[in-house]
Amino acid sequence: MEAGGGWWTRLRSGLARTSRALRDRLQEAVRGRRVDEEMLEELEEALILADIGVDTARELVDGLRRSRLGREVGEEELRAYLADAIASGLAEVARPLPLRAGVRPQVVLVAGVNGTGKTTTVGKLAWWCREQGRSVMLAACDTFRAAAQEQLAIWAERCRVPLVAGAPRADAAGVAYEALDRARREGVDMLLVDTAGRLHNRQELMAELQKIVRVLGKLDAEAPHDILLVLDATTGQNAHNQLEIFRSMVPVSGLVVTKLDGTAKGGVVVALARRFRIPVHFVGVGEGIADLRPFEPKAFARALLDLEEGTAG
Ligand SMILES: Nc1nc2c(ncn2[C@@H]2O[C@H](COP(=O)(O)OP(=O)(O)OP(=O)(O)O)[C@@H](O)[C@H]2O)c(=O)[nH]1
Ligand SMILES: [Mg+2]
Repeated sequence: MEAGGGWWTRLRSGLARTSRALRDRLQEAVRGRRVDEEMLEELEEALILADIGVDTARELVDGLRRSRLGREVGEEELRAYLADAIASGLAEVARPLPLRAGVRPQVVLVAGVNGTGKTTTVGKLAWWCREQGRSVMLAACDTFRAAAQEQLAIWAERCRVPLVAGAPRADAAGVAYEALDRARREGVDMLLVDTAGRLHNRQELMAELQKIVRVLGKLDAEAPHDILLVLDATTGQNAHNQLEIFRSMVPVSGLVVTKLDGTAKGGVVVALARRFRIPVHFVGVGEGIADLRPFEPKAFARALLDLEEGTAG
């Protein structure tokens, strides 16, 4: 559909709220001065306000102190330095969703709290998988919310992939079982499973999520092969709690960070990566079908610092 160049533009404009706020604060701190402790403190604060995390902010500033103390730095030079440092810190976690050769179907379960963008992510992911030449089936295991199946059915139609859904209020694990059974019989490459949004204090929904995982494992001991936790970037630091809680319930294998286009807290990806060292597979920067992309640390960091795509740092 859209070319890569279009994606860079979307990533950049998606992160604009974060990058503008950050850039303004950095500019304020620098203003043609030599690097001194006061400036470093202001820089640290600017980074923390972008939700990059206290530890990362301190490390970045320590690096500046070591290499630049007493020297004049240009604002652009500073942003390039930060982008490079952030990108290398993210390299370890930027791992694409593994497409497992010889596994059919590869079962990808999508979980998260209410409204983070799970269903939309499943839809966009279906499109991405198809672009990778994989056949896809969707399982609508959100039987909790009335309109949820309909919402996923629209995505199925848009991506021209089959959908398995149950009756309203049907047992979610039953739908998952039926979907995997059918996906196996039909030789589908990828089964993407949407689940109901759950708050961690809703014990029964958490138990339901565990049941879905268990029941899938009865048909295929390796399934689900991937459990993606969808985190909404606009929630900032709260994403940390969500990850911790979901991880204690099911083996979360990777993250999708959505709504980077609607937040001044886009730096939270950096903080999550550093703290949990869990792969970030995708980021979402919009509601459109092509607005989900594999996480690329260099592009992300440069967009975060409001720099152009390719220029050398
Ligand atoms: N701007 C923006 N909006 C998004 C993104 N991802 C999802 N949304 C929007 O966020 C809202 C909630 O998305 P859903 O996919 O329904 O979220 P959900 O997690 O499935 O919600 P529940 O099933 O109710 O828990 C919708 O209006 C989506 O269009 C994104 O990356 N950017
Ligand atoms: Mg949903």
